Amino acid sequence: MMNSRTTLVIALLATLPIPALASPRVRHTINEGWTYTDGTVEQRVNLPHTWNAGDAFGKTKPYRRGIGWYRRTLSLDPALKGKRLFLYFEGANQVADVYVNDRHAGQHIGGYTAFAFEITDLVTFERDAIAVRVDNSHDPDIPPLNADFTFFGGIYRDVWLMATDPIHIDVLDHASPGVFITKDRTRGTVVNRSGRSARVRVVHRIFDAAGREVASSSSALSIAAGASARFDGRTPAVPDPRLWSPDSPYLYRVRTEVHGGDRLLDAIDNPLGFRTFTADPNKGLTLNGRLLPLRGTNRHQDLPGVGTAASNEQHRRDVRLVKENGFNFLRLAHYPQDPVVLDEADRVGLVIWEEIPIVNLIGTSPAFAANSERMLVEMIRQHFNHPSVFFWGYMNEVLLSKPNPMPDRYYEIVPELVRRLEKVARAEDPTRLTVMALSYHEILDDHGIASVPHILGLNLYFGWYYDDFDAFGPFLDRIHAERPATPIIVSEYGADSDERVHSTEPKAFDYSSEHAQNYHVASFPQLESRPFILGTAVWNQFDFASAFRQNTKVALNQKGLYFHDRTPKDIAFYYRASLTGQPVLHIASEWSDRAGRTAEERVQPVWVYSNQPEVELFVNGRSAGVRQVANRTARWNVELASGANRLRARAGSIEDATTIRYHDRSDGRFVAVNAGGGYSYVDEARVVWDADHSFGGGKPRRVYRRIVSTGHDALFQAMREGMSHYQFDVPDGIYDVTLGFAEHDAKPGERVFSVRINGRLLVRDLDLAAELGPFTAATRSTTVEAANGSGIRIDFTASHGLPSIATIMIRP
Ligand code: GCB
Repeated sequence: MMNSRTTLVIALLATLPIPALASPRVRHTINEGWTYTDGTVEQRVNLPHTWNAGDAFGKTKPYRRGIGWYRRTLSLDPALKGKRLFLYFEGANQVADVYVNDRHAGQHIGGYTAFAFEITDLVTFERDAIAVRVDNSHDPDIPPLNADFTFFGGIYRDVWLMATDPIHIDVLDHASPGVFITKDRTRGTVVNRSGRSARVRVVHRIFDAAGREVASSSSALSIAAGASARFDGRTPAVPDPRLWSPDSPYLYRVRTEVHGGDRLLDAIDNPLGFRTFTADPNKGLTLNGRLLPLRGTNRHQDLPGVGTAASNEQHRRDVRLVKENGFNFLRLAHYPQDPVVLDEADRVGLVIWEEIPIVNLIGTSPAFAANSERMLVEMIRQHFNHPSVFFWGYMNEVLLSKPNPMPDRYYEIVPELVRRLEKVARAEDPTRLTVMALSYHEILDDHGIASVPHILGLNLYFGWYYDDFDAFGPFLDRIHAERPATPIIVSEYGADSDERVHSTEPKAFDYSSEHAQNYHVASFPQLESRPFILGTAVWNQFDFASAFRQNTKVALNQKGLYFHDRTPKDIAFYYRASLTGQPVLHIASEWSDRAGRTAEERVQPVWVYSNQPEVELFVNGRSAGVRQVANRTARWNVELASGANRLRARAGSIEDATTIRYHDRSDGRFVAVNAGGGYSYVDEARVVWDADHSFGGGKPRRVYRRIVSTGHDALFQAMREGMSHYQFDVPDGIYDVTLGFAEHDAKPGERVFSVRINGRLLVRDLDLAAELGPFTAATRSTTVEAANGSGIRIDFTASHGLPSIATIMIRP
């Protein structure tokens, strides 16, 4: 029963316009003025910070996984005396020990969820010393054990100081808001550290997006001294609520207040969105009574320059880029992300799948299971109130790797952990659906785990890691037939690409932009045409850091629709054309430089993405013809003039334009060869390195290893091996010739060869393995004369093993 006085206060409050956050609770960031040391030098830093922003992309040694110390002093406002004080960390990777004035405030395990420690009894109010020891070493008890992303160390999200009244909404419940709201129930905990028993009133007030109060409730709570008390009641009924959906992400705000007599003791705000959804194995997702196929993408949290220590603005921009590309769904793979990511998803309207970082395999220790379970509870409680979250995930491809040594009963312990986490997720949050992602081979031999969660996520790479594009849809049909009761999300599909690599005969693992485009253009229609698929998510929205990867860019997974720096790749426009309501017209422009010698080579492909019915392309002002757009794509072969070609596409009143340069090599005086590559490579000086033709035999070879001493890994990862010679029919004259080499696999002494150009020795007994070691680029230049019409001939003779070459450049 409310007493009349409280009723009056509440009635008064209800008529006042509500300021954004009129709370007695003090909460501000303390990101500035820290020092950081790795044990050698100390530097001043602001948070967020990671010590791996640079070395995660190094080529010669692994990024540092170890201990870092962060320190700062806190000059607490004397007005906070008598309040309860907390430090709140949004995230530190991966074990954090917090000390105040050399006393341990607490330890947190796990790099992707928030944590809070109370420091009231540790502070003196006289320049209190905060020290945080962060450790990102491998730990067999902490997920992730290994994964295709970099485990940047540091306090890489915001840190907050919080001060509350002794009577306050719980802060220490897994660093959650302490209030858990669904459209039906609102529950939470109030803590009483006042030293006396207390009777408080808990008030929930719901405001619409315009800030008008539309519902409220109030209840009394008695709390013994030093204890806490739970409240749990019906969420105040909002008459005729507006619904939340990706198209119309209408948000209410719930203010929870704790009143003691006429004093407001604490207040916090949480988002509230009204939506109902169900998942059907045949029809897909129904949101608010209407079918809604989820079309989405995945996101990792790192950016160039800063690593994972991204600003809130960078996080928010990422979410908006996903939305702007037409998606309505985002999987936060493979870990809980910054609070502003969830906040922005609520606002712009993206359905979220969030998951904890159990990836590739599990640890079998009790500590691993306990840490996993706690991470899951932290994620769910911390992000419970976000209407954007529909799915909680707890494992990704957990059968992919085998532990070494293989523990006894491993394939029993994995399903045990699956069932344990499933149970926890359902108990924590009966309003969401659970999900796990498995890959192609895992789903065929799943040890019974695929049917445990509500929804099955499939990570499938037909036409990349295996098989070809067309096998994608039929495989989904097969899994659907085998598991008719399981709703399926295609949680990953994608292909790597590099804007410098191009091909007219693209294939998997050449890293060409064209293969990635073909991949998506062929894959997406197979997903769209299968309504039983609840949702789809491209892997990945952005290229992202993955330290072990040695593709064409160092330590990056290059499957983004956008580059690491957040500029869109051409293929992003295919999805934009497919999914946005806006008119889209885009000429693929990554392949900005082409080269050729013959008239046939002047005829070059031009690809356009559009959602308009037909497009006309103009090359240097002349129409190259009108094409009907099919599957958001129109393609031409056009004849290019030497030098810059102006390309313009027109569809109705919309236009796009770009420039493609044609490097005419018909006079044979300039040669740039990507030996053994089978693809063309455009460097930053716009030199087009052409795929070679076999002149003197030999075999093309390619490795996927980072190449030291060059930024052009793709050029030196490919080589031709075992050829006798190259012959270039250049006109008579004087030429600079530069040859490039890199050893891939031979040991010192195993590959020793000499190179002669027009009979003159350029290199004698080159033994790159002995001289430079493996995977290191080397070039050798000289000047030669071509005379009597005999051009330039490069001869290779080996005394041990086979000769090899990576690049050849000839210029007058
Ligand atoms: C997967 C994994 C993801 C990888 C991706 C890839 O299936 O779930 O973590 O990054 O494949 O690119 O190989």
